[in-house]
Amino acid sequence: MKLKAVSFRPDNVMYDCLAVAAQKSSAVRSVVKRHWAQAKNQSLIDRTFEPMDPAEFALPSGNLATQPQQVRKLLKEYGICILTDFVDHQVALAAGSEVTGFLTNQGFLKEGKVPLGKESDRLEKPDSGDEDGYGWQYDYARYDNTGYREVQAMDKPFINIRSQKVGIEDAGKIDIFRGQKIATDFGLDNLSTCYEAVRQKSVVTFIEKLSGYREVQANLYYDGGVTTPRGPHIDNNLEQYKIFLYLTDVLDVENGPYCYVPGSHKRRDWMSKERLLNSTSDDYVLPTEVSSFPFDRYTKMFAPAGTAIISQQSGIHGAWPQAENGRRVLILGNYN
Ligand SMILES: O=C(O)CCC(=O)C(=O)O
Ligand SMILES: [Fe+2]
Repeated sequence: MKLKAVSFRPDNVMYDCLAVAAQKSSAVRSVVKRHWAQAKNQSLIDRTFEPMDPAEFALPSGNLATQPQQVRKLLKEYGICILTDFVDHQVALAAGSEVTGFLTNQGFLKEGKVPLGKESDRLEKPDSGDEDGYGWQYDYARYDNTGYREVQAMDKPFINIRSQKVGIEDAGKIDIFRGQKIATDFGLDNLSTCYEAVRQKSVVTFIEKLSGYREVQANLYYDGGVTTPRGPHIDNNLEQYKIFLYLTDVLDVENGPYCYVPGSHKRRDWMSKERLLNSTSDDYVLPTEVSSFPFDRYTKMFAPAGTAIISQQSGIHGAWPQAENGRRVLILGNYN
């Protein structure tokens, strides 16, 4: 029999067969890996992480100055510490109202939330702008607009309105960079007082010594009806801390408490399995997401306005989904 001279190339056929086999086996391998990682993580979660009573890692704020070793001990053990009465309740509430008033007056809020939905429901505003005293953008594409680092490097306050579309991650959240300058420039005196508390030398020095990272800036979060927050995640593996100061009462699930998994900062084994799940997922998933972590294992940080929370961001955390009418305002101190 005569071989077809041109189209038949035994080496090509061989290659194609091998390629199919290789592809198959890598698909099989990835399914097997996923199952293995899922099973491992589930048993780890079952054995390791139970929701706690936050009272177990709460202390009066004064202890930060008088008994810093107690605060350090809690942070080492649980990755989180609640400081009660960090700022007077009424002052914190007034600061929260100032933030809501400012965002309403500047035309970012309607009835306390960013209008979500169709393009036609949007406020009469272009996608971004530069005002006297601050810049802003509707960041509904989140990663397509002015990038996080660029925004972080600006001098001006900057208002980043997270996605306006229903169902998109963090839709309804407003992230304000350099809110302290807004407080000064727009005469929001209670907000200034709260910023001074978060950025006072003793607090900054305490956290800097703990982590070795420098205080960079403090943002403001305004959450109005964030029903689809980002899920459980870690910020990174760097043992960095953040400090959160509530400016509204967060006493029920409707208002979307900050959530944490105490002790998860010490357990790196679950994260390697989770990274495997993320990297073999069909859609792109950030390597820092902990999507397989069940919500019901979160410990919810219910606390009145004026409470501060210090947490290590390599532990599993996230926000609880708010109700449509849920509200939460907080100051967020960053160290990196
Ligand atoms: O909004 C929240 O409660 C979570 C915030 C968060 O994940 C963070 O600031 O790293
Ligand atoms: Fe985070």
